[in-house]
Amino acid sequence: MNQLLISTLSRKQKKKYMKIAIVCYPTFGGSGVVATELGIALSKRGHEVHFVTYKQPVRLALLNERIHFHEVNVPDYPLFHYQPYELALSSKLVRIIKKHKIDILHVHYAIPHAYAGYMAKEMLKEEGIHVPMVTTLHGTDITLVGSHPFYRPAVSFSINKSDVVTSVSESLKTDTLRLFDITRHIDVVPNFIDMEATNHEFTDCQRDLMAHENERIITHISNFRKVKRIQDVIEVFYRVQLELPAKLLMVGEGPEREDAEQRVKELGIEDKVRFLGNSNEIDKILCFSDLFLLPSEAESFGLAALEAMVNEVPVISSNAGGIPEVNIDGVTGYLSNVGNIADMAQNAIRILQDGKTLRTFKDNARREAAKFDIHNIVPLYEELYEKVLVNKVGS
Ligand code: GMT
Repeated sequence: MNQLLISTLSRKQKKKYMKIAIVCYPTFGGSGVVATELGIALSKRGHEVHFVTYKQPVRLALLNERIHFHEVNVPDYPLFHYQPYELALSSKLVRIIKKHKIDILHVHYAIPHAYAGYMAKEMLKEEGIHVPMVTTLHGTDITLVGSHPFYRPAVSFSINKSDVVTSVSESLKTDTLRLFDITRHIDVVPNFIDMEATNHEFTDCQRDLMAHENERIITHISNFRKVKRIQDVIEVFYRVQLELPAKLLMVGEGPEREDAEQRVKELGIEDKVRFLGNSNEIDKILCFSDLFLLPSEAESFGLAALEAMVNEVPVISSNAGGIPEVNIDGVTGYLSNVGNIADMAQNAIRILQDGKTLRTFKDNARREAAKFDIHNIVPLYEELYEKVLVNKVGS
C-alpha cells in the first residue's frame, strides 16, 4: 500500500475487517473462478464474505462463519418469456446488504451484475444506506457480449456508475476504453493464483494412467466456445504427434466439443486424444502435463494459462488480448498470431523435443507465475475497498 494511502486511511479510521458481498457466475468460467478464489482468500484474511449468485460456485467447497452463500431464485411465471434475473438479483442484494450490514459490493462480470448492483445501490440510497460498488471486468463482458449494440448503453452506464472499476489486464482496460464511453478511472488488478496450493502432496501425478512413459502430454482446458478455437488445438496437436509421441487431453465442456471429436476421428488420432469433460481435478491433470495449448481468438487474461504455468506447464498460445501479459514469449512458452497453426506446432515441438529444453521452460513457467501469487494481488483489492470506504466516510 502506498504511503499516502496509509496515512489517509489511518486519519479516517481504517476499517480492519470488512463485510463484502461478491456477485459472480458460479460456473466453471474464469470470472467465477477468480471471484470465488478472491472471496475465499478475503475470508482467510479475516473479512466476512457473502456470495450472491444463482448456484453455489463450483470452487466453493466449504462454507463457514466467514463465507456465506445466498442463492438468487427467479420464480417461474408463464407471462415471462425471459426470466427477470437482474430484478431478482438486485432485490436479493438489497436484502443481504441490509441484513448483514455489508460494507462493499463487489460484482464480477459487468453483465448483468453491474447493472443489478447499481439498481440495488439506488434502492438502498432511498433508505439512507450507501454501499460502494466495485465492478471487475473480466473479458467477454466487454469484448464479445458487452459491446453488442443491444447491451452497450447499459454496460457503459453501469461501469460509469460503479465506485471502483477494475480490469484483469492492461489489454482489457485498453479494449474497454476503446469500446465504451468511459468516464471513470480503471484500475488494472490482474488475476492471481495460489502458489502454495499447488505445492502438491501427490508427487508421481499418476502420469501412467494417461500416457506411456515416452509420450509427451499436451493439455487444453476451456469452456469449448468458439472464441477458444478448439479446431486449432486439434490441428496443432495433429502436427506435433507426427513428429514425436504425444497424447492430447481435452478438458471442459461446451458447444465446440462435438465438432472437435469429429475432427479427431477424421484425422484418425482417436487413440491419442481424450476428452475428459469438466473436471474439479485441474491441478492433478496439469501435474502430469508437459504443454498447454491456448490458441484463443480473444482472451482478456488467460487464467487457464496461468493455472498451467503455476503447475510448471509451458504454454503455446495465440498473442490475443492479455495473453502476452501472462505467457512470456520464448520464456514461459511461445506466442503466435491467432490461427497460425504451423507456427504453434513448430514452437510446441521446439519445447517438447528434448528434456533439457522442456525443463527450462517448465521452471520459467512456475517462476513467472509467482508474480501473480494471490498474496501479491488480493491486497490490491483490499486497498481499493479501503480507499473507497474512506472516501465514503469522508464524503
Ligand atoms: O471465456 C472464458 O474463458 C470465460 C470467461 C469468463 O467470463 O468467465 O473468461 C474471461 O475471464 C477470465 C477471468 O478473468 C479471463 O482469464 C479470460 O481470459 C476471459 N475470457 C475471455 O476474454 C475470452
